[in-house]
Amino acid sequence: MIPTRSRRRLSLSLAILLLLALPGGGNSQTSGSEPPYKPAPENLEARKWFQDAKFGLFLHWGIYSVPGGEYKGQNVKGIAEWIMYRLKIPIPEYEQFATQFNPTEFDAAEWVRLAKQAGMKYITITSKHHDGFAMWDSKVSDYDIVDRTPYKKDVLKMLADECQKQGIKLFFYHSHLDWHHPDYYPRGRTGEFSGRPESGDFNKYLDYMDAQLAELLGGHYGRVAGIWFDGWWDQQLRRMKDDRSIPATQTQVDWRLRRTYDLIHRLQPQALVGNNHHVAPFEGEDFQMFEKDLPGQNTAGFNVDSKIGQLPLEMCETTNDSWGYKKSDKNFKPLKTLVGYLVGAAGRNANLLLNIGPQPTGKFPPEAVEQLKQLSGWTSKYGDSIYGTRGGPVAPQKWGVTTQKGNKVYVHVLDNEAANGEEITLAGMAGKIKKAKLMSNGGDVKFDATKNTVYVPKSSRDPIDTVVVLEVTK
Ligand code: H79
Repeated sequence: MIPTRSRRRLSLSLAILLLLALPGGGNSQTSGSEPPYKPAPENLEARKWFQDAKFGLFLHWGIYSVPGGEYKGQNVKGIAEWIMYRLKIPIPEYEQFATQFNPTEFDAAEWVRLAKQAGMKYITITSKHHDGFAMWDSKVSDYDIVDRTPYKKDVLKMLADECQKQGIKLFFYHSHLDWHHPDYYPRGRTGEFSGRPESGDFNKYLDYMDAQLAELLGGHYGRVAGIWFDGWWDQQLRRMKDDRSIPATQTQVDWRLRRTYDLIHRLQPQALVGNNHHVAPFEGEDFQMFEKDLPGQNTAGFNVDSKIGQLPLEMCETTNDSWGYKKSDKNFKPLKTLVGYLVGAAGRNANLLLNIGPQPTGKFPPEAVEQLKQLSGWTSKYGDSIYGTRGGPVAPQKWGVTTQKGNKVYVHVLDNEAANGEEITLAGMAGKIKKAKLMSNGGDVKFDATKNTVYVPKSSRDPIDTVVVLEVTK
């Protein structure tokens, strides 16, 4: 007799093997020959939930958090989770950070509570970043938190259980790019300082990646809300060769995206797939993300080739200037900026995924906890103008944005300099104003229904965001 637990394990492994063996349904994003992707009903349902949710917590946590941007007297310029690449640390040296990763103060319940209090409806955490280190107990590699750190615990499992318990959803950020795996070859634009032999079988690497994803989606971590891919751009030919005549979607390797996406959807049909590739969405993706830019903007330089598609949108931003914990980075953004991201995203029909880089101790930086507390104050008061809304009837303006839900339109005045007169005209709004109230205190706001204009005097302005709630005709 096989004990029930091992039997269950066995059948899970068999199911995973079978799923991996199924035909992948076409090859790459470049072949164009795969059948169109038809999202399952659960997936469409999840997309709607996602669009209503509006606000998530992004967490970059890994063994790069140990050096926190500083190693052997050198400081990383920019983002600290890139320390392996930026300081050219070879694999054997980098692996030492794992032996020092011991987050004894990690408390999943506290993380989830802080996120929920801030008004966040989901968490997206790094299962694997570009350094290749698995933050869960992987069975196909020992380069993971359980096998290589003194902590020895599966933090993703602990977090997944807690999210389930407290009723908040969990996504995994998973890097396509890998600076550690020997079969990540041919090398792309990065990862050349790891000290790996100049050989390898890319398909073996992809099999490994799919096997790891199958572990994450196999049921042990419950219902996974989605997978957030990053690193596709490492193999983007246009960028590698710096030649704008090469189509933006062309890569040096076949990433077998569709096969991976289909695997995910077979294991968990509701799981939302997104890929931070900075080009228009590929078949099999369920949402589209924008890094450090609102949809339609390109200030960070990542989104030159992005086009806004029909899928749910998300933009991600940092609370200071790094994604991973960086000791020297004290440039934590004020509430005004963070609310500006959330409202700016909502007004463009997008979610905000706001990042924190937890410390190697397991605690969030105290400054980030303070930011979350301030956000909690704002979302508990103004949440109705965000959650469950869609981008408003007025295109984003210099003064701010609008959101809408049913017959309500929320006017968000974010920039009091740009809205320097009392008069704010809601250009392009089809419905007519019937009522207008200040959201802060329910006080009447003057309006002119014939011009669809509201009058918001300086005395009733809020320095963070003045929200006027309109009731409009259909
Ligand atoms: O996970 C976070 C970052 O680590 C990751 N995405 C967010 C969500 C990220 N990846 N890349 N970047 C951020 C910036 C990439 C810059 C690059 Fe380059 C430009 C990579 C290749 C060209 C500069 C030049 C860095 C390496 C070579």
